[in-house]
Amino acid sequence: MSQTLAEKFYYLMRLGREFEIRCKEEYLKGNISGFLHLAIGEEAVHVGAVVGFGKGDIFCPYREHVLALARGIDPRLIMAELFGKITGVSKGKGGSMHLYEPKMDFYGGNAIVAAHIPHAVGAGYARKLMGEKAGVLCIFGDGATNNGTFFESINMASLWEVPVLFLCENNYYAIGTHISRSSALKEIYLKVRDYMPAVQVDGMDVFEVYEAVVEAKKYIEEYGKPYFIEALTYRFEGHSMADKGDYRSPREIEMFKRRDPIDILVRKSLKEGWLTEEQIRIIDQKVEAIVEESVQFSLSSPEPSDEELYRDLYCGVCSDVIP
Ligand SMILES: Cc1ncc(C[n+]2csc(CCOP(=O)(O)OP(=O)(O)O)c2C)c(N)n1
Ligand SMILES: [Mg+2]
Repeated sequence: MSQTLAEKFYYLMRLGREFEIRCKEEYLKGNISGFLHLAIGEEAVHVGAVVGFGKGDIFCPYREHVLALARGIDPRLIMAELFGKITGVSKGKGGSMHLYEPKMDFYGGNAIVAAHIPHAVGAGYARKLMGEKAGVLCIFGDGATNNGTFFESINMASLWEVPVLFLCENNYYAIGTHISRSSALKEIYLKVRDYMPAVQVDGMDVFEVYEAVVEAKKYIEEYGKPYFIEALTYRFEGHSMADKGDYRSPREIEMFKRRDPIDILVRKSLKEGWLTEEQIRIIDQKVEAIVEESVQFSLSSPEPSDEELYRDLYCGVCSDVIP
């Protein structure tokens, strides 16, 4: 079991890392435009959460490439979306912050901080009314937990017993603002402890995130009620490509880089015999080829036509009245 999991985690985390390193390069070449938020350093949270949660809806913020990859969305369609091409998962009209694939229950990124949290509660309530057990995984940052909609959603999910796993990825910053300057409570899970079970985990250890999420999912399915996890993590890059992140000291960044989630996974897996150097080499090669293919696919894909730009802007009824 641990061997299979370690292999899966390594593949997805390495894929996420290489995919985003390439995104950065393509952005600098001008092939990707608009906002680009990288999750380099946070892969253990994204992969552990999606794999651990399994079946169910996913709602997330704008830093969602690795979440989409972990859900199993084709890397070519994600890269093409970032390139603004019609073959992209949102037909090239959403870009990095709006990956959306309802066929895979991936309700995607949202550019507005905390706006997707009430959406997740609505989806969870709908699942409950339909008698489904799977529930909803809702991911958001530490900064989002200072937003009014967060508190309203927590209250309603608890009161109406909505099956949502609220997962806060606490990377200690909301753009350039450190958590100590924005949040009265530094331990975010304490904000909701009186409403639902709430725990804090090491978000740099994919096994720890995974186990906590599996536990949470069991609770959600058994009781049909919400659960909260705070995962402590760190982004190694700036908030977005527009941010150098120089409000953080090199010493602080170095300290967290020494706990790189991929290194932690590799060290543990080699020690326990869950992975071999040879397996790692093969996965690295495979990942490189997948990422390269996703870029070539995106480069050779067409842009959306002028006509296409006016589709999907409003719901069906409204589009009928738009010329
Ligand atoms: C409602 C709203 N307010 C402000 C912004 C600008 N903004 C974009 S990201 C961000 C920080 C969010 O921090 P956090 O929730 O910790 O997420 P992280 O980027 O660290 O993952 C802010 C303030 C926004 N997009 N939406
Ligand atoms: Mg943050």
